[in-house]
Parts: sequence; structure tokens; C-alpha cells
Amino acid sequence: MAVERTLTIIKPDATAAGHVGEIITDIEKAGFRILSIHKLHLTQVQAEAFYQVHRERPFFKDLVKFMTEGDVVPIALEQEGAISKLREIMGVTDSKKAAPGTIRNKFGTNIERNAIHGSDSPETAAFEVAFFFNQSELNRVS
Ligand code: 3AN
Repeated sequence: MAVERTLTIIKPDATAAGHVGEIITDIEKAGFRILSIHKLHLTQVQAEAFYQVHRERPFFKDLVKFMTEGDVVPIALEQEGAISKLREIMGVTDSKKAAPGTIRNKFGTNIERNAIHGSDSPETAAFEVAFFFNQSELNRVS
């Protein structure tokens, strides 16, 4: 399987609750390499741009409001089959339905406040990694 890059964001609910360390531990235990990491407070314009594919969806306004309510921690990740592997350890969108042991099951609350984001395709991953990180931040020797 090819080595891929993907983007996760530890969302405002999990960041405010102090779960950043535990979530990163789960991610590293699943074999991911952290390429780069930030902590920041998204502006409304940034959140709308990041979620532009969802702009026509009924939950778009609430999603942007949630993603700007506090700090987030975007992380660029790498490993073989990273995109599907991250979605596996994240669990399904609705934290109430996420399988036991998944990150959304352990740290999320519902379909909106679901602790973590993960890219869903190679195209999305390329857009999302470049949204938060420039090339020099992704060049790693170890
Ligand atoms: P995922 O993050 O599992 O790929 P998407 O891409 O369908 O899910 O949705 C993006 C984000 O929008 C989700 N992470 C969640 O926070 C929010 N979301 C999706 N569906 C709903 C919904 N029906 N009601 C509220 N928020 C939603």
C-alpha cells in the first residue's frame, strides 16, 4: 500500500476538554507519523473556506460556528494507507454511533461535536494539508 498524507483536526470540543494528548497518543499508536502540527483559532472566513464542499448543506452554519468556538489542532499525518486508516480509528461521523474504542466514540458527543476531522479522499487530503501547512513545514528528514 502506498504511503499517503492526510489531515486531521482536533476540534474545539476535544481541545477545550483537554483531550489533545490522548488523541495524539491514539493516532501515534495506530502507526501515524506526525509531519507537522499547529494550534490556532479559525476565523469564520477560514472555517467557511475549509468546509466549502458543505456550503449548501443545512448544517453548514452550525458547523462553522462550532469550528470557530475555540482552538483547533490541525495535524498533517503520514503512513501507508493513511486516509482510510485515519477514518477507521476516528469512527463514523456521529459519535453516538461510533464503534467502541474509536476516537469519536471516546472523545466526541454527537454528529456535530465529534472531536476530530479526517480527510476523506486523496484529493481532499491534498487540499486540506495545504490549507494549514506550507511546503517547508512538511519537509521532514525524520
Ligand atoms: P466526516 O467528518 O465524518 O467526513 P462529513 O464530511 O460528512 O463527515 O461532514 C463534515 C462535518 O460536518 C462532520 N465532521 C460533522 O462535524 C458535520 N456534520 C456532518 N453531518 C452533520 C449533520 N447531519 N448535522 C450536523 N453536523 C454534521
